[in-house]
Amino acid sequence: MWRSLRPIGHSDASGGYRRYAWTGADADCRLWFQAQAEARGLDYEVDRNGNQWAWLGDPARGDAVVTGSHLDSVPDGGAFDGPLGVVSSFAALDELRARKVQFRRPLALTNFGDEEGARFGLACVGSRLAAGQLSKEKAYELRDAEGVSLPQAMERAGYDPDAIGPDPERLARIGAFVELHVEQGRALDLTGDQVGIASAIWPHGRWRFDFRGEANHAGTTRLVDRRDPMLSYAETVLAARREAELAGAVATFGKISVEPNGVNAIPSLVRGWLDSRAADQSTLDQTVTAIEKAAREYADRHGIDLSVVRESFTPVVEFEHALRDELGRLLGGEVPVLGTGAGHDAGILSSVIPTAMLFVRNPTGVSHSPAEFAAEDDCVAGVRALADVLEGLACS
Ligand code: HGY
Ligand code: MN
Ligand code: MN
Repeated sequence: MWRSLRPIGHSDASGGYRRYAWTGADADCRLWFQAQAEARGLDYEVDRNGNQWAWLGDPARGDAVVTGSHLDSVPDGGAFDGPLGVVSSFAALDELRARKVQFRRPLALTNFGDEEGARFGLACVGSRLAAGQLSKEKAYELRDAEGVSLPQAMERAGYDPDAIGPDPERLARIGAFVELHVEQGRALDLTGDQVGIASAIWPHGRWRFDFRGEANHAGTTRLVDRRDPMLSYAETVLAARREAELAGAVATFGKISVEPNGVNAIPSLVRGWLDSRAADQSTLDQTVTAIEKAAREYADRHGIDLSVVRESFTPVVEFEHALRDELGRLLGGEVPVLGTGAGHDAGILSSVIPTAMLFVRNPTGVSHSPAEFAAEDDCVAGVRALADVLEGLACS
């Protein structure tokens, strides 16, 4: 199963994945999910927001146990972030069938669309729409780098954008959602465990900084006559690191766009995207406020016009204690419980249904990179743990 998914959206140039929402690679991932579902005799469907579901049992009975993750990637992301959870869901079902368990609750496996927000800039679009955390109007405002809107992209991929919106009836049928995910850190490697349970997700967000200056000739314009936005951007990146270190937060400028982006032209506009996260809301607020203040002071001193727009935000998630502890019991009580700075669909859905997460050891902790890795025996341990959890929740 893993090998059949591996080539989809793979870039030979980078060794990473380019599986962006509503692109051809995304369509191929979706076909893969549907084929895996139908090969197991599951009832396959796509919801109004494009999320894929594979049901065992009648959803209308309610109190379903659902497991899954996402198949889309960040630019040149790794093979495991998202796909490990989806592949493990199908493998755990295979394991449960081998155990000849009797399901007493409906079970569903899912692929949530556009979790990474790589194309339209907003994380967890599929689950946010379903949970009512993203309005249809706001979703219609999303544009990719070429100016293609989310609804246009959905339509070109054969989906009806008019249908998107909250899906309370569907979510009301879910009693518990469990997402297995490769760990994006080294906590399990340090404790020597193959599997962990999530306690919380840090609050995190994405802010777009637009620095507007004055385009001019790189060779003939005196330094004193320049209004070069690149300097304000550079100063802001350094301020972000300083402020994050001071506050014990993290801050990253990983994406930039420059207009006109010519080697011999002083830019008119530099756009930088800040990703910042912290263990609590007040630290995050303090960090981002300080970064913006430093950016504005420098920009003002150099005649640069600055605008800052928050494009994505996820408040702190504390996974429901009862379900978290139930997973611990089902896994024998020895499994470490750990927080994460990475966002997930399980975090978004936790606002409307009980959700939990299982992490699988990542020996290097590296993620959002082609170097992301998890050892096969750790992945198998993850499948067994997910099967134990699903059996405990849906079968006994
Ligand atoms: O950015 C995140 O934390 C997640 O990978 N979308
Ligand atoms: Mn990710
Ligand atoms: Mn992920």
